[in-house]
Amino acid sequence: MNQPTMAGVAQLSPPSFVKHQKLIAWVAEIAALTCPERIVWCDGSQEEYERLCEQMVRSGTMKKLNPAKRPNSYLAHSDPSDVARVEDRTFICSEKQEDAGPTNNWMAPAEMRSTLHGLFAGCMQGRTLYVVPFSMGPLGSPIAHIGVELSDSPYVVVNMRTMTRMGKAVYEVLGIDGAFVPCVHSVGAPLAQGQVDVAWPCNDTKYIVHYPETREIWSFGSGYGGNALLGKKCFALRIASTMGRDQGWLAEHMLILGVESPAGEKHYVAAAFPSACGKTNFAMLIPPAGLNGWKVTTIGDDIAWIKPGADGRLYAINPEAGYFGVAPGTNAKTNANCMASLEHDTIFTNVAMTDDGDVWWEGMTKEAPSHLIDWQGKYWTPAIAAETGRKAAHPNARFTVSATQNPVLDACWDDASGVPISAFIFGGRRSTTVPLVTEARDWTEGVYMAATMGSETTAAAAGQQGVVRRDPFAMLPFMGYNMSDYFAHWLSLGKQLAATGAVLPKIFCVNWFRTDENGAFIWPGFGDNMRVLKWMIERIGGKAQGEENVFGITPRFDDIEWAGLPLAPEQYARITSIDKSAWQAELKLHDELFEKLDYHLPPELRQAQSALHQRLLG
Ligand code: TSX
Ligand code: MN
Repeated sequence: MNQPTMAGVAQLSPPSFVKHQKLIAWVAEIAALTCPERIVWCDGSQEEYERLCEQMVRSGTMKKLNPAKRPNSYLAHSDPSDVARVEDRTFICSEKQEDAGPTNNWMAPAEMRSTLHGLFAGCMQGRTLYVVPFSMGPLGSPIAHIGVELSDSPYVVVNMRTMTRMGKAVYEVLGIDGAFVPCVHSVGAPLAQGQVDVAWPCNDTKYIVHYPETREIWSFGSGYGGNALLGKKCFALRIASTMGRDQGWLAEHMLILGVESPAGEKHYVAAAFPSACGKTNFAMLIPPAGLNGWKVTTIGDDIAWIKPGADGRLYAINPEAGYFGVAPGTNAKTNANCMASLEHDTIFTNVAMTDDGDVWWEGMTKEAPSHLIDWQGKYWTPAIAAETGRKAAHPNARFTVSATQNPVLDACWDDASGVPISAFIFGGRRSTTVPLVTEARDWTEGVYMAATMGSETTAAAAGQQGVVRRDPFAMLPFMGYNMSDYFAHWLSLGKQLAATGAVLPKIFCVNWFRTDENGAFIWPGFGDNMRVLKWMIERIGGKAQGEENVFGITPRFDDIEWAGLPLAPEQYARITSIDKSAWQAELKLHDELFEKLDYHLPPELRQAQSALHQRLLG
């Protein structure tokens, strides 16, 4: 059965650089279950990447973009039904339901295993099983962990190569018996003898399944993003959060950025925002004229793994190696560094294609091109859009690009030791109530702010617009265990660090999205958020002042640097004011959350709430 082991040739036996018997046995076991036509052990080389991309161009999965416009770049159009994460099909299968908690879908592991066994049996017939070894985090870093994804999707392979440290070097780290998280993925579309494949195979039945106790991931039926690139949300957040609970560290839905002052003082901050708040934009922020000499650099734009160091400080890595970001809304004004990153060697998914073989999406330019091929492969014009409301790009269209293409990539982004975190920022999209920036007076108040954070729904999300959805720590869709236990984990980690005598990171709450009576944004946001970052850095350094209020500490008008921005003190007051009656109503909404999470909810959070309530009355 074994075929020659020339590079790129299908093979059933592992290449000589794979010496991990348990891995080899597991691959054989999954192959016996799923019945692929062949097995390919990926080496992560550029040659392999290009070969798979060319193969997908031939099969119709991707189009090659015009090399004169967008060198080495591709456009994939997914099936119209397979365009986003499927939260209602995502399961945490812990032995006890209470360990998944009230915010997760749960099924008993034995029951789920039998369901999945049925679905995966023979599901790779006629396809190739790719063995994709990857490191989440710098290779060999003590903060990093390894996974191996078995997938029948070449689209997954090329995206995983960009999004993780993928390939041969991972086997060296794994050695003969290293630990890895096994990840099994299938698009769930077996091919009968002679059956012609479709451009984007997938299955209407979808399961995104996590077994936190055995640290396994199984994904069926989708080829898209967070459903299929299992290193990202499935491993780096859901499984890693449970590893962090058990091992004393944090896996967070956070960007990490470096801020350097004109004096050369450098701090790293990690920030959590729900979707549609501009996380990637914040991670690549360009300081405004007026704050000359301040620099922002990127460690990561989506996920942070954070472990306590021997000195009692928290050290963070970006477990990812690329950005899988939302394209619509990205332009030279909102994120020039991102646009520069996307100039070449990028995979686009579900954006539109221009007549000259380049890409376009809503918000890329002020005016749309006069005609396009839209994300569903249909002819599109601005007139058709005006008439039918059809978008050229899907609102969740994505780019996949290597972090190394980011012009402001931090020099330490690949450091095995990680970077020390000086502050955590938690933000949401709120048109009222929550001030521009508030500093928590202590760790517990900060955890309270993070636990109760919320965001108003935008038009893109399902359901009503403008309703506040609680999204604790921006982790609601990504929590691998009981949310209340997670709050307790944060509180206990704070206590543990404080006991070493170390200075804890400061915790801030921000809101860029307060509006006036006409619904217009008051705060300019984007680069001007640097003014808020500067105040935070100076608070960390003990140089800036603020004013205590019921919620925490807020900068007064004169505590912010205004050079280059004519914002009137009255406008500033409107985005920093605390409306006591609005906060009374807000606390009632916090109650709703706490009732839902009552089981195991740390008493410290109820205490923080009643202290806040007392201050409102006082
Ligand atoms: O990303 C955003 N950030 C963070 C940037 C570092 N966005 C985009 C959110 C959707 C993904 C923002 N939108 C931000 C922001 O700070 N603020 C706003 C609201 C806003 C929008 C437009 C303007 C001002 C504020 N001004 C003009 O359009 C001219
Ligand atoms: Mn995210």
